[in-house]
Amino acid sequence: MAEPPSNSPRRPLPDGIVPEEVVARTEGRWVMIMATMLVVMMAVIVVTGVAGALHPASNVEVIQPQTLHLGGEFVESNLGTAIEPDGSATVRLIAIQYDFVPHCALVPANTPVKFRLTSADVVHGFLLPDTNVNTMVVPGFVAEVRTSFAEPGDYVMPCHEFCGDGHHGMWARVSVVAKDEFPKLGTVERTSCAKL
Ligand SMILES: [Cu+2]
Repeated sequence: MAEPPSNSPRRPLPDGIVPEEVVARTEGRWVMIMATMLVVMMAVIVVTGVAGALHPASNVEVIQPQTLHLGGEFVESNLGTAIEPDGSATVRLIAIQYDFVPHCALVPANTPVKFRLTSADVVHGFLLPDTNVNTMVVPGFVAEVRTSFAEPGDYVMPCHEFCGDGHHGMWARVSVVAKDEFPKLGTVERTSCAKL
């Protein structure tokens, strides 16, 4: 019996070679799987963005990280919690390898609280669990997050942006005290939680 010519499309494939139609079918399935994954991920982004009312930052404030200690809003004497004329609280913190300054901030409960943070060196993160406070702290920019705390309590958080060898030891504490107790506390207690 004569052998088929060597250029015949029906010639038997050598061992280990997958037929073209099987390759095409498999690739088609993988394209569908990838397309489905992309659609699902885009849907997750849109749904969580809309349902959680997530917005990009609405303002950009720049600052010189090299001169924070020389003057301006983030000079050392201005750090910690300040009560504004309207009764709200503003907490100013500097993130620096590997700590937050001040390390602990006291804030009153049931009061609008505005956190303002900046970094003196590299990118850090600031997050208070179970609240809406979650921001990156980027050198050269001021990060601002507004929240309020219904109950007194302690919030401990590690820096959540990897910032170097000592990142794992970098954390801050925010201590929420009853609204009527806060005015009784002195400046040192407010900025260090020293007597709690
Ligand atoms: Cu860090």
